[in-house]
Amino acid sequence: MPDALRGALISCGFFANNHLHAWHDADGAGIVALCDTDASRLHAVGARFGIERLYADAERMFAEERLDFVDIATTVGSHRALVEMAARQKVAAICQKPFAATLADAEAMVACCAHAGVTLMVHENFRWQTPILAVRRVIDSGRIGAPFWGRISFRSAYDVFSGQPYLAQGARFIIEDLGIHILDVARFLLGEVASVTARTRRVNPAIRGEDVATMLLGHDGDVTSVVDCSYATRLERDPFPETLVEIDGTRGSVRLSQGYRLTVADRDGAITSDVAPLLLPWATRPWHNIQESVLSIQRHWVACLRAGCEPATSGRDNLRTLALVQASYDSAATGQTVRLPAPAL
Ligand code: NAD
Ligand code: 89V
Repeated sequence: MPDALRGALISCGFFANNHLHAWHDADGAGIVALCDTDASRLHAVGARFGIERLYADAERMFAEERLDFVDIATTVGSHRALVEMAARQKVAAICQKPFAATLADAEAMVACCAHAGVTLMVHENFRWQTPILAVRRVIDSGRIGAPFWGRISFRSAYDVFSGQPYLAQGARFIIEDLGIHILDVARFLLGEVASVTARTRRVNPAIRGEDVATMLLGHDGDVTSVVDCSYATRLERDPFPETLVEIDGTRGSVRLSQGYRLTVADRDGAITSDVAPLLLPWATRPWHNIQESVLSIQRHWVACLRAGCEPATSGRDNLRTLALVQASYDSAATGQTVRLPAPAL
């Protein structure tokens, strides 16, 4: 396409392959340059995807390339410097989750991009999963009435550490890495959160951070939800990476159960449908649910850049999810309920 948006991807790591496959499938944008400080990864990924403009240094890449956007898929430690570098160059930026190591860093990144007038999106892809979107459509249809209670659950014993060894090393693990998605889904389905009470523990002795977390959320409008996450739960059939959802409303209920089954029940009965994600040609089970959502969020980015509108998971929006992550750790550390400030208008 002659007027395709010109993008660069920073990272040739574990998850970057999914971004690259999805950019290949997303009409209206393409990756023209790659950057990674690890030369062997940079050259291997460049060769695999046929991308010849390769950089070990992001500053040099910005200086030499004419870019419409940059997709930052590195781990959290480099996010602030790279997002602020993009803003200085007036290049729109996507940043992988976790957006920032601290809320203060995230606020500075949002302010910097706003000041530079560049669009900023956090790659918060779980709410873009086909089954999660199906739950949201049920709620929006009004069929179950007004939601008053929910449970968003992710429990597994899948070995995430073999692909992402850094996850075993941080003082924080499951809320920061996985809970961040599930808390964002809770916001997406049930609205903003005013209070959180959390408990955490570590079951796996081979890792440093917590691998089990339970959060009781008080949403605006007197809605209550439980967000529970575990990487220490052995089940007959491991559901990884499915997020399971239960929502009760004033007229009915919706359940997203294992195997991507969606059941909507009300006084007239219940209907179950299959809301499985597509298995894209480059995807591999069981990751295909996440992989499809990468394509969906990247398509959303292209549509937003073309229309000049704010992405659903903008940096500004993600401040609320990050605040919820921080509040969950604070609550778990103190044993107290933590109240979150009302969202800024
Ligand atoms: P990784 O360590 O495998 O890859 C990161 C790469 O970034 C490495 O190759 C490293 O050399 C490179 N890098 C680091 N700093 C750099 C810099 N300043 N300039 C250029 N290159 C730099 O990590 P990963 O497992 O691919 O995870 C990356 C991010 O993606 C993490 O934040 C992780 O939480 C997130 N992630 C998201 C999902 C999702 O579904 N949204 C899934 C997996 C991982
Ligand atoms: O989304 C992530 O960052 C991943 C996974 C889904 C495996 O937790 O680490």
